[in-house]
Amino acid sequence: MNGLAQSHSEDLAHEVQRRRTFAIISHPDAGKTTLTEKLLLYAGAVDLAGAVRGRKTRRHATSDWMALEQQRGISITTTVLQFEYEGRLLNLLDTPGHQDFSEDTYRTLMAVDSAVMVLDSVKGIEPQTRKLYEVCRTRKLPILTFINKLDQHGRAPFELLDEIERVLGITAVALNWPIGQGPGFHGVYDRERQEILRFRRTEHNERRAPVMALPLDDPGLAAELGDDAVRALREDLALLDTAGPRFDRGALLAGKATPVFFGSALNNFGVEPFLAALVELAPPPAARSSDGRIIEPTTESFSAFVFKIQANMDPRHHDRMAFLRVCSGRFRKDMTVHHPRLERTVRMTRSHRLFARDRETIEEAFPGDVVGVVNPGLFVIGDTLSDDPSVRFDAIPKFEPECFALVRSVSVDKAKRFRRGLTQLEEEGAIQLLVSADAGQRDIVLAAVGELQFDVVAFRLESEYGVPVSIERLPYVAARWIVADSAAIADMHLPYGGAPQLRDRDGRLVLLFRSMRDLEYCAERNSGVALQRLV
Ligand SMILES: Nc1nc2c(ncn2[C@@H]2O[C@H](COP(=O)(O)OP(=O)(O)OP(=O)(O)O)[C@@H](O)[C@H]2O)c(=O)[nH]1
Ligand SMILES: [Mg+2]
Repeated sequence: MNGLAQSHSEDLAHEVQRRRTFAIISHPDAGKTTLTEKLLLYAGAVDLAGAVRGRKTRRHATSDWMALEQQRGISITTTVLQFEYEGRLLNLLDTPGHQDFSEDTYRTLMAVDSAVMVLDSVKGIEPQTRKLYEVCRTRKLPILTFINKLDQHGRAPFELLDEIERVLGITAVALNWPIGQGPGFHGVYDRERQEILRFRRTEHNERRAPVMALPLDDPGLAAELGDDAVRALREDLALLDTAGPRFDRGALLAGKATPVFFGSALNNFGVEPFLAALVELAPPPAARSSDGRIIEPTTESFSAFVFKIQANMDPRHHDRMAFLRVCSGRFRKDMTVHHPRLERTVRMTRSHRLFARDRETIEEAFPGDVVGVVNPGLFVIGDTLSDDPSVRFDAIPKFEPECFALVRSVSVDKAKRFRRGLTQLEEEGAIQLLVSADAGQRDIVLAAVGELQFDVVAFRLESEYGVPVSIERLPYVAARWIVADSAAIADMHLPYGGAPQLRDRDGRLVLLFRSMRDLEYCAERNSGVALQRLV
C-alpha cells in the first residue's frame, strides 16, 4: 500500500470507529422521543428542548416533525438525527412504539448497530418492548437500557432489574442507581465513578438541569438528600455490590447483558450520564452479511442499502427521500454505483445529512451513516447500492396486511393528485394499494398491518397532496397472493360469500378473506392453487 492509500484507509477506519448508529425502541409512551430530544439538548444539537405534548407556544420535540405526530403526541414514523458529541458521530433513529407502525421500527432495526431500550419505571416491560426485544435478540444487537420516569412513583429498581432478567432473559447490570423516586427523585449514583449526581429541575425542562457531583461520604449528603434517601441508597449499593452482576463488555456486544441507567427524560435527570455512557458502550458500525459473505465496514469498496422511504419531509420540496444505511467504504456525492435490482448503474446526486425534517447537502458519508437521497423513483426498500455488483444485502422482512379499507377521493377533480399521493405513500411501504381484478371496477383498496395507518393515509393525502378522502373499513382479515394458471383460478372453490379478487401494483392476483376459517377452507379445497402470504 502506498502512503496515500494507507492514510486514506486509516481515515476510513477512524471515521468508522467514531460512529454510533442506534435505534431507540420501546412500547408506546415510554419516552423515546422525549429522551431523544434531551440527548440532542445535551449534545448541543438543539439549544432549547421541545416537548412531545405541550402548550401551543412551546416548540415540539424535534423528532416528532410530522403534523399528525404533533397533533396526536405520538410518533408515527422513524426519524433520523445525525449529530456529534465529544468527537463521536451519532446516527440516532427514534422509532414509533405503536404496533400499527412497527414495520417501520423493524426495518430501522435492520439498519442500526445497537438499540436503546426505554422502559417506563411505572409499567416495566410492556408487550411491544418485548416484541422489539425479540427482534434485537435475533439480530444479536447490543442493547442499552434507560429506565425512564423515575420522577413518578414507579416500581422498585431491583424489581425492574429482575423483570428485565426474567421476562427478556438477559443479564441486567445497573451502571447507575436512582436516588429516591417520584417527587423525591434527586438524581443518580454513578457506580463506576462512585459519585452522586444531584440534579435540579428547570422551568419547562427546556435547558440542561443544573447538576452537583458529590462523593458518597460527603458530610453534607444527608442535608442535601434527606436521611432516608441516603440510608436507602447505601443499603441498595451494598446489595448491588455483593449480589449484582458485574458489567462485561463482551456480554453486551453479544446481546447477552444490558447495562441499565435510570433517569427522567422529561426533567433532564440522568440524561447526560446516559449519553456519555452510550458513546462509550455502543459499538461502532458492525460488519454485514451479503449472501453469506461478510462485508467489513472498513472495506474500501462502497456498499449501502435502502431501509426507508419518506415523501414530503420538507414542505418546500415535494420530493421523496430514500434513507440509505452506508455499510462499507465511502459515500461520495455524485458517485456512480451499481443498482443490482435494476441491473444498471445510478449516479448518487442530491445526497443529504438528515436532522429530523431538516436536510443539509453532504459531499461524503461513512459506514454507519444514514444518508438521505432524493428518490426519483429508482429506489425501493431493500435495494442494495454498491461499487461491487455482486454485493446484495439480506432482504428486509415484510409484514402481512391484516386491515383493509376502501379509499375514495372526496372531490372528483383531483383524481390525478389522488393517484400520485397514493402511489407515493405506497412506496414508503406502510400500505399497499389493491385494485379490483375486474377492469370495470375502479375502487382502490388499502391494505395495511394496522388500522392507524388508514388515519395516517387520510391525513397525509389531505395535508400533503391537498386531496380530502373518505375511508371505509372493509370486513377482511387476511390477504393471499394467488399463484396458479388462469384456468385453475377460474375453477377455484371460494368460501360462502366469496373472496374478492384484486391486483397489486405489479398486477399480481390477491384474494381477501373475511375470516381465517374462510382462508383455510379455500386452501383445502383448492390444492392446485398456491395461496402465498406475501410476495
Ligand atoms: N413524568 C414523566 N413523563 C415523561 C417522561 N418522559 C416522557 N414523559 C411523557 O410521556 C409521554 C410520552 O412521551 P414520548 O417521548 O412521546 O414517548 P414515546 O416513547 O416517544 O412514544 P411513541 O413514539 O408514541 O411510541 C409524554 O407525555 C412525555 O411528556 C419522564 O421522565 N417523566
Ligand atoms: Mg416517540
